Amino acid sequence: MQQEYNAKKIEREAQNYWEKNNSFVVTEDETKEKYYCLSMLPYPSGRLHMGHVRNYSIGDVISRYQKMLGKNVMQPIGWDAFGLPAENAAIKNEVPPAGWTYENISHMKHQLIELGFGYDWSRELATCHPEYYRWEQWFFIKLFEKGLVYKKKAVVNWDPIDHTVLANEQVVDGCGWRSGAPVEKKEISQWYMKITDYADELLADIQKLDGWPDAVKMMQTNWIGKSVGLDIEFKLNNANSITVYTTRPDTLYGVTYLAIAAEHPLAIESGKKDKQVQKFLDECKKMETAEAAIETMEKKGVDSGLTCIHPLTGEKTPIWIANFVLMGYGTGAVMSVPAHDQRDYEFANKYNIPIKEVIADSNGLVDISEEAFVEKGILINSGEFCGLDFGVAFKAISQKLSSLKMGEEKTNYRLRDWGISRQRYWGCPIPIINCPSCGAIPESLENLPVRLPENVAIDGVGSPLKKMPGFYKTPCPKCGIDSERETDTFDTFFESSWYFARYTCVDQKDAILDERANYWLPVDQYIGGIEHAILHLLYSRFFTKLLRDEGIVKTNEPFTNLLTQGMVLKDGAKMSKSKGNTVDPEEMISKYGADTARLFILFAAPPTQDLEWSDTGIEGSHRFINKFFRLVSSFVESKNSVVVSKIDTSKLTEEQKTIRQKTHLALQKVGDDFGRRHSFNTAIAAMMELNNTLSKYNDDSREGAFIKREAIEIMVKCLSPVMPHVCHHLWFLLGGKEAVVNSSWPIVDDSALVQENVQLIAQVNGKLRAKIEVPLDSENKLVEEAALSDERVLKFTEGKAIIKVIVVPNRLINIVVKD
Ligand code: ANZ
Ligand code: ZN
Repeated sequence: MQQEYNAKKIEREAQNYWEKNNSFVVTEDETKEKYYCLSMLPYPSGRLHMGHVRNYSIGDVISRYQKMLGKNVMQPIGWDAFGLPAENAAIKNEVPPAGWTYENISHMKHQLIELGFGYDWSRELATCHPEYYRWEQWFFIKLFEKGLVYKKKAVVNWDPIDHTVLANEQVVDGCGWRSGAPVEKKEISQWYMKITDYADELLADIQKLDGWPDAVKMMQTNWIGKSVGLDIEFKLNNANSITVYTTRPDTLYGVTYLAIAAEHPLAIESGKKDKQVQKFLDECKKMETAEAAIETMEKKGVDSGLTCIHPLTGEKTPIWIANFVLMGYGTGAVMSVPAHDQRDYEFANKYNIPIKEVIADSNGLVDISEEAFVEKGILINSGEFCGLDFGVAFKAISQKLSSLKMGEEKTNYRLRDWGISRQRYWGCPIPIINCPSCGAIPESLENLPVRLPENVAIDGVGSPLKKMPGFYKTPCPKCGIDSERETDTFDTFFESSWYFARYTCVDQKDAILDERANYWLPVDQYIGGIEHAILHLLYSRFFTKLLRDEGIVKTNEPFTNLLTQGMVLKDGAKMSKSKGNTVDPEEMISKYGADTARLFILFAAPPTQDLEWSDTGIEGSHRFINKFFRLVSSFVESKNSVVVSKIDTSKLTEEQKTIRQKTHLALQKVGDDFGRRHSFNTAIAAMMELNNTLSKYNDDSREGAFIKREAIEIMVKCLSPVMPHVCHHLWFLLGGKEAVVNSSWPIVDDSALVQENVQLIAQVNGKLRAKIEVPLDSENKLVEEAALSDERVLKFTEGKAIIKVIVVPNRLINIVVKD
C-alpha cells in the first residue's frame, strides 16, 4: 500500500528524532572545519511573523547544507528580551514585563521547534537573564576603568504628566503617546560610549568585509561620515577668535559671513544683549534636532551683531546665527560661501548678504544666477591662489593659514558617541552608584549582577525602579556612605552587540567569554534584516574590537559574511500588525505543515529581494511536496528499488546517460546555489525539474534501477535543507542507515556531466576535408579550434591567411582561406 503524505505525523517524528539524538548539539572539534551560522535573534513579541520564518529558513538551509559538507556547524538561537514593548504590554494588561516576556519566549520557542530549525538549543540565551547581563555589566565597568565610557548631559523628551522620558517613537505629533501632554525638552545626565575613538578603524575595516553587501558597506561608511578639512580661525578682536570647520578651504575668499549654531557660546552671549536675538534662540530651542528634520526645515537666522576679521583678506565679516548649524558637529560654526554652497546661497539671498564668486569651471565660467555653483573648479578672485585647482588650493591655503597660526587640517566624523542610557525599567541596570562624595562609582565586581527586580507593577508614571528604595539605596562601594544606584538601564542595542560571542560558551559562569569564543568566532554567515544595516552591525563591530582590545577575543570583526534578506509583502505592502495584513505562520503550519511553509518562503523569491505573499504559491509548494513524496514512495514500492551496487557507466543507453547527466547537473547547481550564490529559489526549481523528469522515467533494467535510485537519493539529500522533515522520513524509507542530517552531501560525478559528441563536417573553401567530433552544442570558438588543429584540415590551411570562419552549430564548419 502506497503511503499518503502526512505532514503532521512526519514532522513530529523528525523533530522528536533530532531532539532525542541531539542532532544539532555541537562542541569544539579541532579536526573539523568550523562553521558558525547565525540568524539575528528575535524580539519575543509573542508570535513569530513571516519575516522570522524567512530569516530562519534561510539560516537553516545554509546550516544544514554546511553540516552535510562535513563541517562542524553551530547554529544557535536566543532572545533579544529587553525592550519597550514589554513595558507597554505591562501597562495595558497589568502583567509584569518579565512574566510577559518569558511566556512569549516559551510560545515562540515552540513555534521555532515546529518549523524544524536545526538549533543547538543547549546554547539558548535570553538577554534579560541575569546570567547574561551580568557580563555586560562587568564589561561596562572594564570600559569605565579604561575611560571608554563617560557621563554627559543630553536633551530628552519629557512627559510632564507621566513623569517619564519618552523614546522618539513614543512622541506622537509632539505629545506623549499615553498622556497626550505636549512633550517638553529636559536636560539630564546620560552615559556614553566612546565609539568615536574607533571611528577610523571601523571605517578602514569596512574594506576587508568582502562577504558583505556593498549597500550595507556604503551605509556604514556614510554613517561614520569621515571628512577631511580645516579648522580656520577668524579673529574677533586682539584677544579672541572664532573657529570654523570647512571641507572647502579653496572657497575661503568667497566668505561673506559666518554662521553659528544657536547653542554656540557667542550666540548665547549676544542673546543676552539683544532681545531680537534672544527671541530667535528661544525659537530654536523648540525645534527638532534630528538631522533629517534640519535638512528639510526652513532655513532661518538672525544677525548676531558681532563681526570678525577674515584671516587672509582682513575684511570685516558679519556673524549670523542660523538654525541649520549643528552645535554637535565640527566647531558649531561655519564660514559661509553663498556663491558655492546652496544653503548659504538661499540664506544670503533671503537676508540680502553679499555674494562673491571665487570658483569657476575649466573654461573660466561661473553662473550663479539660479543657484550656487557647487562643483570644484579653478580659483578666481582669490589673490595669490588664483588659477589653482581644488587639490592644490587646499594644500596651499592650508599651509598659508598654518604658517600664520590661523588654521590647521582636521578630520571630522559624522559618527557621534553612543548614548547608552535609557530611562526605562525593562533593561539591564547600569552598574553605577552615585555617591554624594565620590561621584559615579562602579558597583564592586563581586556584587554583580545588579539584578533588575522582576516583580513590579507598571503604571506608566515614571520608572518603577525610582519607587523601589530596596533597589536603589545602597552604600558607596568606595567610602561606604549612603548612596543611590542608577535607575537608568542600557539601550537594548547593548545586549545585541555581543550575544553572538556569548553563544560560544553560554554555560561559562566565571567569565564573560572563554577560549571557545576563539574557536567559533568570527560568525561565518550572519543573516538578518536590512533594517539593522547600520546601528546593530556597527555596534557589534565596535564591541568586537573592544573585546579584542581587552584581550578577550582574537577576531577583529564579528561577521565574515552577511546576507540581508528582503521583506515579506502582502498586496505590495510590508506585512505588519499595524497594517493588519499579516499571515500567521502558525495557521500555515497547521494547514500544510512546516515543510510547505519553508519551501514556499524559499522558493517565492531570491533571499535578498522582497517576497510577495501568495496563497496559490503555498498551494503550489504543497502540491510539489506531495508529488515528490509520491515519486519516492512509489519507487520504494516498485521492484526497481532493489539496491544495485555498481554499474558500468560506459555501457549506458542514451536515455540512461541523459538521466544521469541531468541528475548530476542539478546536483552541481544546487551545491553552488546553496553554498556560493545563496540562491535557494533556483536550486529548488532545478529539483522540481528533476522531479518531473524522474516521474516520467521508467526503466526496468539493472542500470535503470541504479540510475533512478541514484537520482532519487540525490534529490532527497538536496532538498533536505529546505524541507527537512519529509526528507528525513523519505531517507529512512529508502533504507538510509543514518538520518539524512548526518549523511554527507552527494558528490558530483564529473564523468556523468560530459555532454555527448556530434560529428561536424569541416570544409575549407566549401570543400569537405574532414569529419570532426566535438561535444554537442559546443561554442563556435571551440569548434573552430578543433577544426583548425585537425591534420586533415591543416593540410589545406597551413601558411594561408584565414579570411572567414562560418559555423553552423552541431552541423558544419567552413573555413575560408586566401589561396
Ligand atoms: C565652507 C564651504 C563652502 C562648505 C562650500 C561647503 C561648501 P562634511 O563633509 O559633512 O564634513 N559645516 C561645518 N560644520 C557645520 C555644522 N556644525 N553645521 C552645519 N554645517 C556645517 O561638511 C563640512 C561642511 O559643512 C563644511 O564646509 C561647512 O561648510 C559645513 F562651497 O565650509 B563648508
Ligand atoms: Zn563614596
